[in-house]
Amino acid sequence: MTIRTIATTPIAGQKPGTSGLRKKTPVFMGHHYLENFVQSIFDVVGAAGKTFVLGGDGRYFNDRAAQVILRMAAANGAARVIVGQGAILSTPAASHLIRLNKTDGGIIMSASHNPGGPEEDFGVKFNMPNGGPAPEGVTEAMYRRTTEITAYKIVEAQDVDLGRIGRTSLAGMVVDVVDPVADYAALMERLFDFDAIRAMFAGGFRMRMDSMCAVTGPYAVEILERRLGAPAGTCVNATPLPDFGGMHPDPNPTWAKALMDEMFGEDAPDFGAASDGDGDRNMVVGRGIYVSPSDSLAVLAANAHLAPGYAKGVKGVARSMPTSAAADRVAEALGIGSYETPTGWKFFGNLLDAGRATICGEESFGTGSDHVREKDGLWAVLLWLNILAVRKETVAEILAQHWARFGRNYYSRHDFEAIAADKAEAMMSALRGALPGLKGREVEGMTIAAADDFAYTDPVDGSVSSKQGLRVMFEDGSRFVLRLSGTGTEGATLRMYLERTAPGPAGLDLDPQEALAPVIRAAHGLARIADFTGRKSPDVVT
Ligand code: VG1
Ligand code: CO
Repeated sequence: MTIRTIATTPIAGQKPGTSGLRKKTPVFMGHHYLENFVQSIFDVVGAAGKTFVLGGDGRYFNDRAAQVILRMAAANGAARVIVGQGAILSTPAASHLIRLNKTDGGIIMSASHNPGGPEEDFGVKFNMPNGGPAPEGVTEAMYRRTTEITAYKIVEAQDVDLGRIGRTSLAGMVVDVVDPVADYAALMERLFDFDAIRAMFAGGFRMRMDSMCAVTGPYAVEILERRLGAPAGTCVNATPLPDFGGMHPDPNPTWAKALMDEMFGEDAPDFGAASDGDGDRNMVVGRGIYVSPSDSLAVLAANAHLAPGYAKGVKGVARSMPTSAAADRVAEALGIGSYETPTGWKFFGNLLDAGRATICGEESFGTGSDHVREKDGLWAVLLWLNILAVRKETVAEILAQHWARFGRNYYSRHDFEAIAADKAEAMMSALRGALPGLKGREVEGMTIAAADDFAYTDPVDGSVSSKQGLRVMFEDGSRFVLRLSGTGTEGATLRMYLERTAPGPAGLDLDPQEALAPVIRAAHGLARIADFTGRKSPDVVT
C-alpha cells in the first residue's frame, strides 16, 4: 500500500466556530478542502499509534468524507479507527464510544441542525479523549495549522466496506465497524428505569418522536419501540436521509411544525419530542404545552434524582449564559453549584470532568449530563419519560408545579437570519460601545442595572473567553442578550435572547411573547436593529 504525500496550499476560512468547521457542502467537497482540515487536525493532536472514533449524521457527502478520513488516518499512522456502520454515529453516541473505548478522540462529520444536501451544509469537528468537543485552545491551533499547511498524507486504497460490522484493515490500520446504536442503547438502559417507562407505554401512554429524517431515527426506534415497547409508529421520520428529506433538522416550533400541530391538535398524544441532524438537540412538547429548553433544563435538574442513574443527586447545574436563570433557581433550592458558561458545549467539558456539574443545558434545545461529553437529545427525552413514569402527572402539571415552586423565567429567543455580515457587526459594535453608559438608564419602565460583554474564566483551567455576548440587565431581573451565531454558513445570524422573571404566585401563565414585550421593545430600541439591518421582526422565534 502506498502512502502518498500530496502538496497543498492553505485555504482561507477554515476556522472552527461554536461547534466545529461548517461550510456549504460544495465548499467542503472542493479541491483539498476536507483534506487540509483533517491533516491540520492530525498535525495538532498527533495520529501515530492512536485510536480514533469516526462517524457522522449521514448527511450528503458523509460516506465519501469517511473514506477520505480513514485513508488519511492510516497514512498518518493511526493504529485503529472505530467507525459506525455506514459511517453513521449520532454525536452523543460518538462521544460515548470515545469514552467507552478509552480512545484518543474522534472525528464527527456533521453540520448538526443545519440543513444537508448537495447545496446545503457539511461539517467536521474533533472531540477529545474525554468525548467532548475540542476546547478553544485546540481549535485555534487547528485553524493556525490550516493557514500554514503545505502537504497532507493519504494512502492509495480501495474503499473500506463500512456496510458490514466487523474488523478489517486499511494499510495496516485496524478498522472496527461497529453497530452505531448498541453501546449507546446499553448506556441508556443503565441510566433510566426502563421497566417503569415500559409499564407506562403498556398502560396506554402515547408519544410521538420526530427524528426529522436525521440520525436519531435508528436510536429512537431501537430504544423507544423495541426496548420500551412503544407502539410501532411512535417514531416518525425515523430513516436518516442524505438531505433529511428536505427538512431543516432543527427541533424548534418553526422547523418541527408538524409535531407542534400534532401536540396542539384534537387527539394529541401525551408527549412529543424532536431531535436535530446529529441527535444532540431535543425539543420536548406536552399535550397542548410547549416546554422551553431553559425550563426543560430546570425541570430535569429538579427531578433527575427520580431516574436510577441520578438517584444519588445532582452535583451541580451548568447553563450557557444566554440560557434562562430557571436552572439557577433549582440549584439554589437544592444547595448545589450553578455555573454560567459561554455558548457551546465545549465549555461544559471541564466542569463535567471535574465533577462540579452533573447536568448541563443550553437554551438552543441542548441538554445533557456527565454520561457523555456532548448534549444528548434522546437522553433528555428518556429522562423526561422516566420522570413522567414516576410522577404519573402530565407535562402541563409538572411545569405548573415547577413554576409555583421556583417562579417562572419567561424566555424567548428571536433569530434574525442571513443579515449582511458588515451590518450585523456594525450594530454589535455600536451597542458594545454604548454599554458602559447604560447603567441607571430607564427604558420601557425598567431601570438598567448592568450592561457588559460577557467574558468567562474557566474555574478549572483558568482559561479566559471574552466577547461572548452583549448583556443588558434590568433591576427587576429582566435582561436581553445579543450575540452573533457561530454555526451559520451564510451571512450573519443575530440571536436576541429575552428573559423576564416572575416570582409568582401571580402572573405565572402569561403568553411569553406578551410577558416579554417590554424587554423586546427595549432590545430593539437600544440596539437599533432596524436602523442597522433593516429588520423589524425575527425569522425564527423559539
Ligand atoms: C448554536 C447554539 C448553541 C449550540 C450550537 C451547536 O450556536 O446557539 O447553543 O451549542 O449551535 O449546536 P450559535 O453559535 O449558532 O448560536 V449543534 O446541535 O448545531 O452542534
Ligand atoms: Co446538533
